[in-house]
Amino acid sequence: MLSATLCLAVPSAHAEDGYELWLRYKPIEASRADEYRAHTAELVAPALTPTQRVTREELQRGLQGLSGHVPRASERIASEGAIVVGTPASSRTIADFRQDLSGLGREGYIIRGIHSRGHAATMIAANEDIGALYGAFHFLRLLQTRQSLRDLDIREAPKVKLRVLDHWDNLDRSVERGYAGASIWDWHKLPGWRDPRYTDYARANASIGINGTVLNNVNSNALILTPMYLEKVKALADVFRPWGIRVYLSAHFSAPTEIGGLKTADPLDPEVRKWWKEKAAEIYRYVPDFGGFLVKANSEGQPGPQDYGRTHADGANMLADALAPHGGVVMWRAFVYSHEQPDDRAKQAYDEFVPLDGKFRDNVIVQVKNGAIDFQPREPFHPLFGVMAKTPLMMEFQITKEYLGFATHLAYLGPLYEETLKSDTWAKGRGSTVAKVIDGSLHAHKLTGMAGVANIGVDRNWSGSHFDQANWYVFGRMAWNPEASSQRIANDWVRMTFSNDPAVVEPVVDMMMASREAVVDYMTPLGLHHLMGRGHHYGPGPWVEGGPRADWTSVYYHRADRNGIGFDRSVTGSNAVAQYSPPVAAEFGDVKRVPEKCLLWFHHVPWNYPTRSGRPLWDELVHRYTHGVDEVKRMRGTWAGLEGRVDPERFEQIAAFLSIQQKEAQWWRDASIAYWQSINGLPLPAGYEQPAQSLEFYKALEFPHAPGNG
Ligand code: BDP
Repeated sequence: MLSATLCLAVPSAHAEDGYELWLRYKPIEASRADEYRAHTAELVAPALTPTQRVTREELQRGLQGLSGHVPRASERIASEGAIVVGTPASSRTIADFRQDLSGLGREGYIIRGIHSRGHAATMIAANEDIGALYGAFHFLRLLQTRQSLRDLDIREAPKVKLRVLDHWDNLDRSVERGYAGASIWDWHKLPGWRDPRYTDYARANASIGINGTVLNNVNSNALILTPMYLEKVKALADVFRPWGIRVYLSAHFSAPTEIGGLKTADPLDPEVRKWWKEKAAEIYRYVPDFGGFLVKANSEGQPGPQDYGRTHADGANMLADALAPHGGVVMWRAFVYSHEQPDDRAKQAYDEFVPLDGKFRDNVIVQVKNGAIDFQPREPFHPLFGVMAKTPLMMEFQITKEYLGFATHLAYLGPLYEETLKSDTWAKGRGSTVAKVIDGSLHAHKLTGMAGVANIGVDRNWSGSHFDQANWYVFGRMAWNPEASSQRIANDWVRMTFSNDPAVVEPVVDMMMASREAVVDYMTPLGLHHLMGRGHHYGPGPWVEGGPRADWTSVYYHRADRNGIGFDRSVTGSNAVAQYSPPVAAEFGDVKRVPEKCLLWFHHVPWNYPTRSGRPLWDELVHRYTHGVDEVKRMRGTWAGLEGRVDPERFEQIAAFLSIQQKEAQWWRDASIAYWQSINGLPLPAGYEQPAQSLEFYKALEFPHAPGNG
């Protein structure tokens, strides 16, 4: 009892600045501490390899923090309540369970209550060290979320192979679409100085199963492939390796001309092919387990194979051939839309990629954004999912909230990810979900992946806000299991990050689960999209028109006039719906059947179109905008009620951010309504407030230094 009291009395060593993320390991209540201690009396965990060492250290750190005692380290089980960690190669006890580990692959694990040498113990067993590390993090999560440790029988293996963060970080440490400060990669001081933060980054990722990181922006700089930078890349790879994290680089397609002295980057040119082969071999001399390249080609001004009259497959295959001898992969992005193409931008990736199905090498995976436009608050699933049966497709989600309020708006993205992954493509009949495309089961692909555009920077709390940490967290968990429930994950995250007190967990999970829908409502209700301020994407800009290209304007997407609003993508319009399987096309293409949340994505309808609530469209829009703002008010109220249950540092910052969010939600509502009224000339429905300012006021606002805009 004495030690329990003591451990509760240990003061927090430093302010609650969020640095520890969900790995806080704060002391548990005395009532549970004894139970947990009884199950963690002894630690039998070899530490002969770097991964084994970090596994043991993590368990020691976690158990000491949580239950206030460091378990005895022993070579073999000697008393009740041991934790036995390892692989058949590292542990005799675990070798007896070799059979049970079959089918778990390199990264899977078992956590099971066993009896060994006459004692009850808990086994964390895997085929390889990395699986045991993942198992250790899972075990700690059980304590962090106050689960029982009795009769454990957990069997886990990732459903997706490449679980990758994409950093849009530039070599000058600016971060494209980054809202959490400068890049955490201190290129100038690398390789000499390895910031301890790199280790904490790797720990955090490993704790949620992320096993890869693309260090540099997709709008890339060829310099990253020069020896000076490869030394720095090597230093990072060395730090990450024990945590099971491989390094990848974004490759600039024209690198052979920029840093190689060649006259062309034509993927069929023998000199170019030779250059990439040698470059790949050189990279592997620095980083023997280098993961491969991510490529943005012929998109938004980036060079690519089409500059030489070649296809995306020609370009991807050339790089794939260079990487293949070393085991690397190419993640080739499908985010393409052309300058010349007058067709609906939503159709262009499909049009370019479907004809190439079956033409990519085995070590190429095509990376597709969740929707066909660009990480909007809501998009229907991308039509490429399901149709490229012969090509592995990986998901690209955005974790950083470029279009969902940057760092200050609370928008938990779990429900967005889940909505996309659960969408049914009908590619092989009912149940052909996007999740099944991504985990490879629908078309029997072994190479599978999910990428998240990172929201990480040097801010003390990593992500720019405390709640944005949850988006990093849920991305990792859903990459591990694309069929996981975002609500359950939110529950774990809240317990690990804030508190296990039900009076905190329930309201905070509720806030999180409703938050993204609130953003959809106050920014882009009913299927509206791409209406943000030009360039920086901060705040409303439904009036944005003109400029270099139509599909970078808002008017292109909303098509509002006196008579109606919405992008007709049905058969009477761009017919983008035809890119979906027939049952999906029939649903999306029929204004009566389309899910209302996507109404204006697929249809142009009159302002008085009767919506399902019974309200005419205009009234429904005003209602939704207002409801979005009301939801933010409600979140503020909920949060205010938690004062005293959350530490003051984090409580205050979150409260302040929610008040910023409320102001900005109101701004979105008011500016949008004022703009639509200037087009449709309609009065507001009864009982709704007029916009606070004139349309001219909103249009005149400028934000030349909004973050993340390159
Ligand atoms: C858009 C971003 C832009 C990125 C581009 C991409 O606005 O900064 O470069 O996507 O994904 O969302 O390549």
